[in-house]
Amino acid sequence: MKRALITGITGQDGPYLAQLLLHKGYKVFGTYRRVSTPNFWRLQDLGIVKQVTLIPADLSDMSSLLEAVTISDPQEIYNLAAQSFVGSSFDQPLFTTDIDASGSTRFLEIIRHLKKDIRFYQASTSELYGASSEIPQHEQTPMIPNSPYAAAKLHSFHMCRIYRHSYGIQASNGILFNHESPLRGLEFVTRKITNSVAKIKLGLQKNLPLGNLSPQRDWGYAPEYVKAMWLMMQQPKADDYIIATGETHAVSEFAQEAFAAVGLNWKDYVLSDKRLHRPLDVHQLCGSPQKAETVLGWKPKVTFNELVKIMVAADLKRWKMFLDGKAFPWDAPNHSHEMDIIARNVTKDAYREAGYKKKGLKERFF
Ligand code: NAP
Ligand code: G4F
Repeated sequence: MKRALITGITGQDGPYLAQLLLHKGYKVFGTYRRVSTPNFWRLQDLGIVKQVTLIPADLSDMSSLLEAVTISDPQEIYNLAAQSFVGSSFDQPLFTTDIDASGSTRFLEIIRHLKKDIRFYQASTSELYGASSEIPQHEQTPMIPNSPYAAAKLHSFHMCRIYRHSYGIQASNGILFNHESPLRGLEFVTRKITNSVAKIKLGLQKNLPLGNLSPQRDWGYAPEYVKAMWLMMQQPKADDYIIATGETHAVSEFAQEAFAAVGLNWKDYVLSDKRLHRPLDVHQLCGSPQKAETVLGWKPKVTFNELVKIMVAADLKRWKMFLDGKAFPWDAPNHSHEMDIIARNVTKDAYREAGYKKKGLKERFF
């Protein structure tokens, strides 16, 4: 029986990948962080929490990673764990660097010393292309990161390449463009929109404050993207692949489609909130999945419109269950994100009252 170790199994992609590997007959191990409130709702939502073996580990803690690899003794490691929110990387650049850059190097070192034939998947990202003006982006497009998150991920991207060429380690980079699902975190714009659309439709929310509406993203469906991760790991030689749809849409289009899915006009509800703008954003991402199609035989099927509808329908179902008084194993009701604007205002005022004068530091949100 093949054994796989998935870091970040409590996030969006981890449970979908675990589900796929379980179907393929793998013994699946996943790392989780000790947090004050357990965070297994996604694994529960897919009904697989009892089928995976959970190991406590943190990417900042080398000994816990060594322990996780020793316990799981995997043929394949999927390194999905990350501080994955671009906005937060501006607020926590050093933490982001430690996890997203050094974290993967810790694994590469473990593999180098312990067992060179472990295959390693690194969750690279379209954010690497950042300020690049080439459309569509392909594997040879220059990488110009536009955030601390992307810079840290670029480090990991290169470390995989370097360990591949220096030590023959089978490390592959999946350069995944944005992929979404009902399991997406509420802080990301797509799920923020679909969750709010559902609440607005049911009379539980009045409006939706958003930041920059013009950035364009190449949005795909997460369950399809995890299949590409697995396909990369089955190749005889490690390599780097873009996984994308080849289509790009503005944030405003996503909002328009999501409100339209419940018969509402987005312009009646979306508010512009400058505090939600980033210090530096990525204007347009659109990937060419050509190489993945040719080499891996991978092709996306779910369209942009279908993706929006899947997400809106899932959030509507959840909030209807909530109104019916049913228990729910998901994140919707009290996620801190819902309090973001309020909390941030309070913080801002509190800092002012405390005589905190230095502008630009605590007043920059997002
Ligand atoms: P996600 O939902 O944010 O999940 C991130 C996972 O990493 C969570 O399980 C989280 O644990 C874990 N984690 C965070 N910090 C950690 C630490 N210090 N030690 C151990 N685990 C830690 O992200 P995702 O959407 O599933 O994405 C998976 C990976 O693909 C990430 O590396 C992301 O950067 C990358 N990526 C994502 C996309 C996308 O569109 N989704 C596109 C390209 C690349 P907690 O649950 O405890 O927070
Ligand atoms: O949904 P986002 O936060 O995703 P972003 O920054 O594209 O990052 C995601 O995809 C990357 C792959 O390209 C991953 F590597 C990364 O881990 C993550 O999964 O923001 C998308 C766009 C941005 O331009 C942002 O400025 O939406 C814009 N936006 C406008 N209003 C907003 C909002 N983003 C968020 N999160 N919240 C808003 O209110």
